[in-house]
Amino acid sequence: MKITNPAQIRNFVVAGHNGCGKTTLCDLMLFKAGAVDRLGSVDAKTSVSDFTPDEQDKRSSIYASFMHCDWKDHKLFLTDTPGYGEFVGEVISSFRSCGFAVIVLDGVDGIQIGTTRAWAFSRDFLLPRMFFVNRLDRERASFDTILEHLQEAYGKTVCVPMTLPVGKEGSFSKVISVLDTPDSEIPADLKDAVEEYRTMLKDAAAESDEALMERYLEGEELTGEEIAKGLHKAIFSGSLVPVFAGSTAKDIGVTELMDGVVSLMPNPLERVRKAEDGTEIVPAEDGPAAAYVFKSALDPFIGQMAYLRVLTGKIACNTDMLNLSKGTKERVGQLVLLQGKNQIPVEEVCPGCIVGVAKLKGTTTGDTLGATKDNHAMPRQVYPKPVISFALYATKSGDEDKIIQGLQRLSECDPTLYIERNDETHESLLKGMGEQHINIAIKNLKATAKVDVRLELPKIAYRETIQGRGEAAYRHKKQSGGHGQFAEVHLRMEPFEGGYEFVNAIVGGAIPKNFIPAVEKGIHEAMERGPLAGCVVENMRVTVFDGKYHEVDSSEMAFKIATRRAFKDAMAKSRPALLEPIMNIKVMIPDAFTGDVNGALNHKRGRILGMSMQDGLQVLEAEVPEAEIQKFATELRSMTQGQGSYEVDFARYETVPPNVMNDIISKFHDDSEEDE
Ligand SMILES: Nc1nc2c(ncn2[C@@H]2O[C@H](COP(=O)(O)OP(=O)(O)OP(=O)(O)O)[C@@H](O)[C@H]2O)c(=O)[nH]1
Ligand SMILES: [Mg+2]
Repeated sequence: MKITNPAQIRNFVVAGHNGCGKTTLCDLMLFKAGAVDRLGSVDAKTSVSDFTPDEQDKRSSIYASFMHCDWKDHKLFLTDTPGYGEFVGEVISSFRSCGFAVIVLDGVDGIQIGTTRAWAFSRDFLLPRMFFVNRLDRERASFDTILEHLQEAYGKTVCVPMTLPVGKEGSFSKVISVLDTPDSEIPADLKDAVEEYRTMLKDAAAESDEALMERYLEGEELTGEEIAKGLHKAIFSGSLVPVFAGSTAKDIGVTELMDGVVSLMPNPLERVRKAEDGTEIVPAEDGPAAAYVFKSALDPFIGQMAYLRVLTGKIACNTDMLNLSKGTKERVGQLVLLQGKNQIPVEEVCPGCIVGVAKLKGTTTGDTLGATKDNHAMPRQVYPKPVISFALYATKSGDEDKIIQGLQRLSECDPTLYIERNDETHESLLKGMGEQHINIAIKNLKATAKVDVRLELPKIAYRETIQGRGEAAYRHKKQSGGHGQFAEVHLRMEPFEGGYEFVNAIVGGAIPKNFIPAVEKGIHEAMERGPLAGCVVENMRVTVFDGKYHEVDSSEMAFKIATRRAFKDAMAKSRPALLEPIMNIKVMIPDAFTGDVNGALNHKRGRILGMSMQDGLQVLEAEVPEAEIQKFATELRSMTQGQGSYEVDFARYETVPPNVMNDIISKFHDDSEEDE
């Protein structure tokens, strides 16, 4: 098989809130197109798209999955995406690889956070969109209400129906096409609506083209072909988002949706993309080929699989290509089209195709493959920062390296999964987009690396400092058997914003020069594990201004010990304080939850910095201590029934209030006693 005609390709991502029926829609499309013999079902665990055991258990998508089918002489490439916000990485790479978005909504719930997110991604990735209002067979479903909400949110003349439902809820029986259904077949109660939307669609079509507009204004009737062309243009520019009605459970409205995909939506040759160096990549059927690696997977059976989106030119199997991002050579062996977990070998692919390639040597997600040096590397995708972290502990000691390596391999395939070492708290951290996301990663780690881990809330990297000046002297003296130990050190400390400074103010050799490095080392050691709570100490100037030594008994070790003790005593006299990391947090929620979230943030010692509306959501910006938001992902989910999301970013260190500080210090001392 070869796929060589990009003009006949429609490559789209199916996105929206969880549970709105995206996967069911994909399964139904495959079945209607004859790509599968049996209709797959999420509920019966036979979905082509949700094929992993985890997805089948949850009856919900976790990973993006890639499918294809033929429809009316066109090849459709479908990418089904998970609706849960925690799997946003999968959604982002899918938007990156597709040509337009089918945004699915629930006929009862309408616009939800997943809808808003899909709308925003379509805008960011410059993808034309269409809406599919699904599940209209349910009780209380109302196409009119949802349409009204869409028009309010995204524009009255932007969201225009292409189909309208006949009947409601349980008696929803079919859809009619606004443009194509003959007047005689339009039910009486829909006649006015059809009239209104026909005019809106014709207006939209005419507005997309000046010549058409002129004729239209002069009262000429536009031909069906002209309208279709005009609508296509309007959709491509984003001024029109066609709305389709349906029910995937009852197979209503999906034929019309698929026809719309073919007749209204762009083919891959229409989209010009920008390479990393700014060069415009105009897709062509021929000429040197280029493809972007938008995702990789680690499959227990076949190893590493890279997913490519062909941007321009044709790629045949068994071809030598260049990895333009890394400047290396790469051999592309067998090419496969994906049908969920099934792989169908294909000899040649063209722009718009999504294709899997196994066993690439040195190519990873984000790289661009090109046929020649004259092709251009595409920009790498940027992914959101993690919002949740856990400290990793091996259940079986000795497994630590295996755990880190296993997770590193997983994070190569999942750009929203991060492994980090925190040198201050001496913990290995696993960071991700939410608890479910982390749990899935751990499950995959156990399956691929055969290790067991325990997750704990990470220690907070508090720091210690002083807010005043203080002095202390310490004499270390021991007489044990042979020659003894002797050193006396006098230290002064004061706040110093620059971080740390050491001053040697010894005069007259009270401490001989050769012991000064030992004093400095003693200070360093003391600063690595501060006296308050064992944290790193910072922001102070330490001056050694006096001391005593003994010809025979003084040693480097003695001076280090004396310094450490003097440091501890001086710190106690210099108004010591704990500093804690403060995070900037940006919470996105439907307006109805603003009061609750605001209250929760205040309760967490948060400072609200501002509120604004963005994409129909309330955006709350605040500063909150890191210690208070370690479980925020879970709290926000239950507070907003999964309708909230947030981003966090380190802002700065700030002094911990005294009551909180006392708790931290006593907890530290209790824990250290337990350890002893
Ligand atoms: N009544 C009704 N139920 C539907 C319809 N379409 C899907 N469902 C059901 O809704 C549930 C969720 O469907 P999915 O296709 O898994 O939804 P999804 O959007 O893929 O969900 P995520 O993968 O979690 O984002 C399943 O139980 C489906 O059987 C529909 O048109 N009407
Ligand atoms: Mg799904």
